[in-house]
Amino acid sequence: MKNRQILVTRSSMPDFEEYANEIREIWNSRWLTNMGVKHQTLEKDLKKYLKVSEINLFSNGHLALECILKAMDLKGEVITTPFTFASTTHAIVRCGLIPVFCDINKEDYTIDVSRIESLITDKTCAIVPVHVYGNVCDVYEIEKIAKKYNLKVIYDAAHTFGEKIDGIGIGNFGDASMFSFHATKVFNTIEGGAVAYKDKVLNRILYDIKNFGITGPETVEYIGGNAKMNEFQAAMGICNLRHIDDEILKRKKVVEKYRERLGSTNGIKLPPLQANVESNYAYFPVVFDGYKYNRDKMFEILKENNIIARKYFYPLVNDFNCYKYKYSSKDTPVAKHISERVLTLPLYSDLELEVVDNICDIILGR
Ligand code: T4K
Repeated sequence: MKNRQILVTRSSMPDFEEYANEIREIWNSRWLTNMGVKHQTLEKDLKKYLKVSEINLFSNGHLALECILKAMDLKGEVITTPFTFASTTHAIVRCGLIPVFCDINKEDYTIDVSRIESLITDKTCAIVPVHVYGNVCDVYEIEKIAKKYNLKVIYDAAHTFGEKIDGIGIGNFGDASMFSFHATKVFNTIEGGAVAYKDKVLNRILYDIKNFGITGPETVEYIGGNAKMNEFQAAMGICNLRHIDDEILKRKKVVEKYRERLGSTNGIKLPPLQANVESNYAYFPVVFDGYKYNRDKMFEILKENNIIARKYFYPLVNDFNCYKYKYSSKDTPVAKHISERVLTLPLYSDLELEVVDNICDIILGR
């Protein structure tokens, strides 16, 4: 096993024949992109699977987030967290908005809702909370605050494909939710993403914004860009969606194994179990806090054994070179604490349980 490298994740793919069959029509029609048949089919299939009323597909999750922020015509400050992938903050800034960092809570690492109100000013226009690792935010409290101050809520739901809160599809909360369909995600379209929302007015705007703002054969209404999902991506999505429930079930087994082996070890904190949430088992972040090895040492020990875990999410966004002139991780102490101690362990549907056992043996020093 030492000879085989185990990476933090591994893309889920259909059988080659299944994909080849799916793309045959594309070969015949020569319609490769610009919202073709596969794009339309995937949109319809996803609406049903995610139990949302409206959805728009994009070339990736990052541009999906940028497009929905643009479509809402927001101006001013946006409250968000620094404990996330670079994309969340970059999307806000690239849309001309000002991120205001709120700390996370130490239970599930999502936005600390008790701190949001103190960050609201007369310039605040929206909250962009992150359902980080698939742990869901306190959507009910966020909704209350947003209503009280008339703020938009756009969830970064990149990690929460297919999850449900109290039986409701996660894409139904807030004004919009962005999903990532990157190769490393529970559900992938190679690269890809989507925005789910309720307001039908956004349908046309999002559709146009991702296609250069073109609204008709001779009219261009918005300063849009190019964020279209192509037909090969959509075909991969159609195939992967057929197997998604099975994929999630296999991930669940891997997670159960990790929990069984690492669950009762002092100094090792496992991800929370959220009782009202139907999980997709996207990531398995472990916090080493007071364990015999610190996070960095654990990372090295695993690496020596050819296990490549990842420090998602370290460094914090407010410590990035491009942001630290203006922000400081000292203002988000919980995020800083977790970010310095967390390690995301390998997790994917066909990770053998014997390998999980082996990883746990290494962590436990056996
Ligand atoms: N918001 C949040 C909270 C996000 O986490 C992300 C993306 C976004 C927004 C933006 O969504 P997208 O625009 O990406 O749709 C990876 C992913 O590229 C990124 O999508 C993801 N978050 C982030 C958490 O992880 P890296 O730089 O760590 O990827 P990389 O290339 O090191 O890959 C990690 C592992 O995945 C590899 O060791 C092996 C495996 N892998 C990778 C690729 C590229 C595969 O099995 N197949 C592959 O094709 O960012």
